[in-house]
Amino acid sequence: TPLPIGDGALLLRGFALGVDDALLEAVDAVSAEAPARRLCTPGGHRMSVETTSCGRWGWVSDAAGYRYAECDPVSGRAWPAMPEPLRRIAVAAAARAGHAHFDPDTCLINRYAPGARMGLHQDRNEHDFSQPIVSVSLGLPIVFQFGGLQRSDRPQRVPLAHGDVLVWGGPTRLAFHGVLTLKAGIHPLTGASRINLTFRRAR
Ligand code: MD5
Ligand code: FE
Repeated sequence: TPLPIGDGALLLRGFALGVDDALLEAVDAVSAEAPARRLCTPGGHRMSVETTSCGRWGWVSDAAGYRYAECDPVSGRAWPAMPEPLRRIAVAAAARAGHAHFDPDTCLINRYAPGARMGLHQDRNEHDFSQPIVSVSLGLPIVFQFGGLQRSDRPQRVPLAHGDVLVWGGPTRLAFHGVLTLKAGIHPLTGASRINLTFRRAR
């Protein structure tokens, strides 16, 4: 049963459980063509998560800023196409949350090893904030921080487990969010890591 955790934010616990193997196989295929790497922030820090993308656009960060790019800066080639199992779970989760026509053109793949985290931020690189964002958690559990529209709003802590899917739409599309430091552990399907898939309409 979908759990509303904010205005326009819906948590679908276990929604991806039946397709977890297919999703992880697709992540491996994408990573073989476009290996996950630690990006540098415009401020000159290396992110603790390892990142790659698939679909028409890929999210990148370097000294010049955060943006979507049509080519992987490591290979100079287009990003791998979005595998169908990935697209299907994103479209199904969005539909379940009331977004009937979600057509993602990018999937950001974030790999967290123990010690990795993501500080509070907003997702603002997309052109149309009325489009939802779908986030799929695989592997080790983590604590998600779900804040408000101001950085100073105290975030709620939401534990996320393997197979959980979140859909962000409406006002919470621009909420500050992040994840706490990943704790060490071993998951039967992902080993010592958490993988997050974030589906967006970039353009
Ligand atoms: C993650 N990734 O768990 C998260 C999942 C990122 C990122 O934040 O930018 O790579 S996406 C969670 C999200 C997206 C858009 C809005 C909100 C949360 N929100 O309103 O809380 O690796
Ligand atoms: Fe984000």
